[in-house]
Amino acid sequence: MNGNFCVKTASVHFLLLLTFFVREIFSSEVPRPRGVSLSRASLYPPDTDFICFDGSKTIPFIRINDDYCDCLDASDEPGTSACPNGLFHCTNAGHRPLNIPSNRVNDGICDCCDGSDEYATETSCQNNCIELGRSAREAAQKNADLIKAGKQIRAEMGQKGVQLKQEKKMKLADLKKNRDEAEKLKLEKEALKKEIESLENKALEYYRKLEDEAKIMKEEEESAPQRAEAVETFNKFDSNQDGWLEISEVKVSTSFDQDGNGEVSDEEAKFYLNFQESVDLDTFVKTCWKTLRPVIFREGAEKTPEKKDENENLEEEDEMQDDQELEEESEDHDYEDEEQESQEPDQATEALPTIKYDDETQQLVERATAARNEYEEARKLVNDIDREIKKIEEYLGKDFGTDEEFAALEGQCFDYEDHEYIYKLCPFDKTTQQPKSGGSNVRLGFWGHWSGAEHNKYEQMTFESGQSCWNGPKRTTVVRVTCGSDNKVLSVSEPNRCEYFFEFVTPAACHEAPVVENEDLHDEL
Ligand code: MAN
Repeated sequence: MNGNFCVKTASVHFLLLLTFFVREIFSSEVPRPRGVSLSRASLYPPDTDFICFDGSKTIPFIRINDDYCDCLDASDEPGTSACPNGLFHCTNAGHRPLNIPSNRVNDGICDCCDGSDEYATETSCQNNCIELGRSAREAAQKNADLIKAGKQIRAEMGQKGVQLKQEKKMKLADLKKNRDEAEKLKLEKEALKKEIESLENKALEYYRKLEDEAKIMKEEEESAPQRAEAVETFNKFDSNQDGWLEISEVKVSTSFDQDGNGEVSDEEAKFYLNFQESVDLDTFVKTCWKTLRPVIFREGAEKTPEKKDENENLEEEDEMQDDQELEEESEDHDYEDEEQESQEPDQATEALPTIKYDDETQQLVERATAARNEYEEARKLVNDIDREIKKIEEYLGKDFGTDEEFAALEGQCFDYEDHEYIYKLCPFDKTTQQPKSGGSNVRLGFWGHWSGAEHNKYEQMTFESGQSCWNGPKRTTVVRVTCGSDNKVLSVSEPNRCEYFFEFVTPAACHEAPVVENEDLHDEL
C-alpha cells in the first residue's frame, strides 16, 4: 500500500516536472517557472541555483515547482500548491492577470480564465479570457463614460458647495457682528430693568404688607368654622372637662375601633391623639382634628360619648349629608386637606380685594413691566443669534468632500421602498425606516462620519446611535457611495439584525478610481 503510494507520488512529481519543462520550452514567450508573472521572471534565473527570496535556503534550480515546499516564503513553489502561503499568477492573456492563493492550484476548480491553474487535473478549463476581457472592457468603457458625464455634474456640485459654504461664512460674520450689538443691548436692558425693579420693589413693599395682612385675615375667617367644630368636638370628648383629651376619653367612642374587634385599644386611641397620651385643645385643633374629623363624620354622631339631645336630631341630618359628601371626596383623595391646601392660595388670591396702587406706584409697575418685556426680548434675540451661529458653525465643520461636492446633498432626503418599508437617507443628518403597514418611523442612525477606505474615505458613510434594537444594540447604517448619473438609493438591506446597508449613487462620487499600484497585475493584459 505504502509502496504503491510512493510510486504514485513519484510519478506525479515526474509528471509535474515534465509538464513544467514542456511548458517552459514550448509555450512561454519569456522563459519563467509556472505561476510567475512576467515582471518577476528575472527573479528566477534558470542557469544558477535558486536562493529563496527570504535568503533562508539555496536549492538547485530543478527544485523550483517540484511540488515540494523548500522555502518558508513559498518562493520555490510559485506554480504548485505545495506551500500553504504561496500565490499563483494567472497570465489570463486577453483579460486581467490574477494572483490566486496557491491552494487553489489543481483543486478541480477553474479559477483563472485561461485555465492555467488546473494543469494537472482532469478538470478541463476553457480559456474564456478573450470574452471576459471584452465584456470587462465594455463595462469599463461604460463606467468611464458614466464617470466622464458624472464628473461634469460633480464639478458643478462642488462649485455650488463652495458657494454655499462661502455664503454661510458671510452669514456667520454678519451674525457675530449682530450678536455683539444684541449683547450690548441686552446688558443695557438688563441694567434698566434692575434699576426700575428696585424702585418698584420699594414702592410695592407697603402694598405687599397689606396683601399679606389681608390674606391672613381671610385665612382666619375661613378657618373659623372648622376651628369651632374642632373645639366643640374636643369639649364633647373631654368628659372631665380638664382641658386635656386623654386616651381613656377617646376610647369611649367605637368610631376609633380600627380593626373592628368591637373595642378601641390604647394604640388605636393614641393614633388619633397624635401618638401622645393626652393633648390640649390647641394641639387637638392644629394636629389631631385633621385625622379625627373624617372618622367622626363617617361613623355618625351617635357614637360620640355624649348623648344627643333632641335639638341635635336636626343637626344629625346635616351631618349625615356632610358625611356622605366627605366619603365621596375621600374616595378620590386620601388626604382631602392636601387638595384643599393646593387650592387655597388660588381661592385666597381670587377672593382678596384687589389692591389699588397710588398713581406713582402704578406708573412704576407699568414701567418695570415694560422694562422686563424689553429685556426679555433682547435676551431672546441674543439666544436666537447664538442658536443660528451654532447651526452655521456645525455646517461649516462638516466634511462635504475634497471639493465640497457633497454639500448639495445636505438638507435633502432620498427614499427607497421595498415590500415592507420606506427607507430614507438624509445625508449628513439621519437614516430612517417607515413600516408600510403603519407604525412609527424608526431611526436607523444619525450622521456619524465618512468611513471609506484610506485612499477614498468618501466611498462610505456611517450613521450611528439609531433607535435601540429590541434586546440589542442601537441601530447603525452603512451607506456605500458610488458614481451615478443621479442621486439615488439603489438598494437597502439588513445584513445583520439592526445593521443596515444602503447603496447610494450620486454624481458627487464620480471620479477616476485611484490607481492601486500592483506591478504583478499590470504587465500582461
Ligand atoms: C423592526 C425593524 C427591523 C428590525 C427589527 C428588530 O422590525 O426595524 O429592521 O430587524 O425591528 O427587532
